[in-house]
Amino acid sequence: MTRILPLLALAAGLAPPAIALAQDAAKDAKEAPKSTEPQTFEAPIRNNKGETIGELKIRDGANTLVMRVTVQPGGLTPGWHGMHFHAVGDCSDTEKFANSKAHVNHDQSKHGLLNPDGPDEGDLPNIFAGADGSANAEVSSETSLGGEGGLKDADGSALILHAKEDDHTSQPIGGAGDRVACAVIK
Ligand SMILES: [Cu+2]
Repeated sequence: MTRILPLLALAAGLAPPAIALAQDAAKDAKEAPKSTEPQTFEAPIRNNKGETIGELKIRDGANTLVMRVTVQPGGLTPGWHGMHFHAVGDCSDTEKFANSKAHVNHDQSKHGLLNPDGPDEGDLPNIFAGADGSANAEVSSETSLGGEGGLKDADGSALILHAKEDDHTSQPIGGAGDRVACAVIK
């Protein structure tokens, strides 16, 4: 100990008591947010007729948001569907869901999880609906629920499911086509 401690002190340029303090501070900074319970949010997912076809459940932790999307049988056409966070929490125009505007995107990034100039903040993996039209998915995103520019900002945001799959590269929405389902996040 008599040898090791002075060596550590030298390496850090600090006396032993100061090292202990610095370690405590680093520990606090690292662990404090993790003791906070994740922020949660739930909302129904509605189709172009305004019918509820499923549910969106979000848990937002200190560093990552985890979202579960559940669609009941008959809710979607079988196959892959693009899924994004759109900028405005408005699903009232059920025919097209155009009120939800474009993707959440505060820094003019290009669309696409596979785009070298992307992704934008609204980009998410595709969701797969089975032969019966039901789907279950859990995905993560670095876009947060709260805070400035978060999903629950002044005008909220919307989870949109598209008619076709997102190729994760082409502009503006990866060829995902029409908006077939929407959930308000506010
Ligand atoms: Cu979209």
